[in-house]
Amino acid sequence: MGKSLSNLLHENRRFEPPADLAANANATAETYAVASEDRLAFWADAARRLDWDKPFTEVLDWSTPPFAKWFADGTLNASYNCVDRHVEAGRGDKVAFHWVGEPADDTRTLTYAELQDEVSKAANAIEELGVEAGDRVAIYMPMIPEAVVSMLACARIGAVHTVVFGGFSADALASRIVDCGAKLVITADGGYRRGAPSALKPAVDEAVAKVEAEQSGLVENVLVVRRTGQDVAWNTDVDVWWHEVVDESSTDHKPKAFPAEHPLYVMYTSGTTGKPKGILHTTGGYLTQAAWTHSAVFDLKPETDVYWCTADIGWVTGHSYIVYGPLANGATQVLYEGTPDSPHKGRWWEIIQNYGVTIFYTAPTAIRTFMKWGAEIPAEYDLSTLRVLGSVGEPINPEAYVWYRETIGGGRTPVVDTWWQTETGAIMISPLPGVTAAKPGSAMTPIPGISADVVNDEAEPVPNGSGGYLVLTEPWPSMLRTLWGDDQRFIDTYWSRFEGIYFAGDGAKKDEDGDIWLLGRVDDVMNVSGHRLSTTEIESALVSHPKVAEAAVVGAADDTTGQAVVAFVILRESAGDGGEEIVADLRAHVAKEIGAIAKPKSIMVVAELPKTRSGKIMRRLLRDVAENRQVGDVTTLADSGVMDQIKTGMDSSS
Ligand code: 6R9
Repeated sequence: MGKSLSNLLHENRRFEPPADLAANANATAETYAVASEDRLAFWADAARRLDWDKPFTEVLDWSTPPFAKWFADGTLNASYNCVDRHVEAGRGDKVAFHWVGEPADDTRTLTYAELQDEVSKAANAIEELGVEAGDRVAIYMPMIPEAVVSMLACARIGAVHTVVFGGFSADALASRIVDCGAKLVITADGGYRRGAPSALKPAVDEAVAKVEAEQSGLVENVLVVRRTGQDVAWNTDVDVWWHEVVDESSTDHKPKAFPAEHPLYVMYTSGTTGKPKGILHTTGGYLTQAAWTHSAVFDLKPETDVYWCTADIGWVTGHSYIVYGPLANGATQVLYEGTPDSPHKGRWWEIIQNYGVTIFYTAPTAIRTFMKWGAEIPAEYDLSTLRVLGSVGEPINPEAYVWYRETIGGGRTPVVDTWWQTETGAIMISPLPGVTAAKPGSAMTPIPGISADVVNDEAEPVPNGSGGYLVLTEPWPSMLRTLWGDDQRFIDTYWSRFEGIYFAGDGAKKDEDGDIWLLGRVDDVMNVSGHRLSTTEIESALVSHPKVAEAAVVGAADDTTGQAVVAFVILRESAGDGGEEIVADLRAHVAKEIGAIAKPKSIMVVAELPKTRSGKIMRRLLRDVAENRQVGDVTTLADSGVMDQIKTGMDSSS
């Protein structure tokens, strides 16, 4: 971190907003002034962009912190706001999604009117399956329109969805189903991945069997979309085909209004201890901030823009910036099923060219991969329609930022580096494309209506030019309301480090101008390709392998993925020296326990792990080894010789 900090200190490039964008921008310098004048009135105005069945009279109830209520006496329906109201306003023929499947030529266009029909049918079908307001529904799907339709159908009937990333394992799916008590699972036979069908249903079958053993009768049905046509095992007591129940249902479905604080979804994310945290988002405040930020930060002009966010709907970015924000704003979007390199490495640029994408939102890890592949690939395509580029998921290094702006944005487009979290629900710190003279690598300042700061260990704001912890000092509309079923962990995790303010878990620095630079996590959470992974979770997975006695996992800086998972393991005596296959074995084991994204990039078999006298593993030292650095202070180690042994082992293995 020390090294990157000094690099950042020397970054003094600035990119002014393009004059034409600034002249017509949705958010202006005036917006900041209005919001700082009266923060709550500002958010109340933003909330009035939505259609309320019963208008709210109270904006924020912060009488029992950290449990916030926003717009609590108002009622609304999220699905109505994302779909029906656009149709009722005469925009039914407007395209909601240009869906692009992975097999080239497999495309589908959905207008808002068609989306309304699909969502209504799905809502009728899942009600028919016995799902009621407040019930939980797990969604485990590829990037197909039915995934979005399923989420909106749940919202429409007041059911709480929990989308589990399709790359997660059966075990991960099972633990999430149990934790939130989902009675319905919506999935597909499979999806396409790099040109071949990739099965999903077997993982669901395995997960449901596991759940059944733990809590019999919890999962009542599995609703299955036929996407690839591959063979699936079928349990007639539980499994139902989407095309048999949804396609047969009526397109009439009246959305019911729910209180603003009605739960909308639970999204699981890695925490510092093994068990994932179920982040709870509710309806009115969440939708308000998702919609407002999508309009302001991307300068969305719904009539003319074509917006594309490359996230998977299994992550919060897909929730807020594919489903809820853009649809509430009536945007026209691209939705893509596949990977950037299939069938060729220019696929994304080809899609931008074909659909005339104007606003593009992706992650630094993707940008760094494209840099590696070379500028000649995007150069083959016409990207001149692009006018705003966004980045999210991890710090974007200045080189990647400038490459993105120049090579993809033709040097014309502002790049908005948007900092936020699953917990914050929506963008919190970001430049505004029509206002900010952005610095490459900095998320700049809190957006209007948001209060953030960087503080030291005593919770005192640090002066400009210094670093510390990023905190949020006032409640915000899309904040998490609690952790599903665990109020105490909610308080402990976010509100206990500093009295009365939200601790984000990120290190940050204020530069001489007071602009904010994010420096990565300060806890034991890694960020691999923009995905949050917990060291503890991967360590638990490794230790669950019969040959492993102990494991320590660290995130090591990686040029492409931001951080890479590096594991150090001690084998059980009975495993002997483990042999050649052990590393492959363990990687496969982690993939099975958690998912392929958690697979360690490298695994070192060691005799000892560095520990303090109280038995705490000193991951800091292992990180030094993994990043090929001089090993830091070892004086608190119980056995100071351990690091020499590990380093010797590392040198002889590389
Ligand atoms: C939206 C999302 C949240 C963590 C967050 C931080 C990192 C996200 C960032 C960024 C620097 C940015 N992060 N955006 N770091 N600059 N623009 O990614 O949510 O998966 O919960 O991750 O990601 O460390 O705390 P989530």
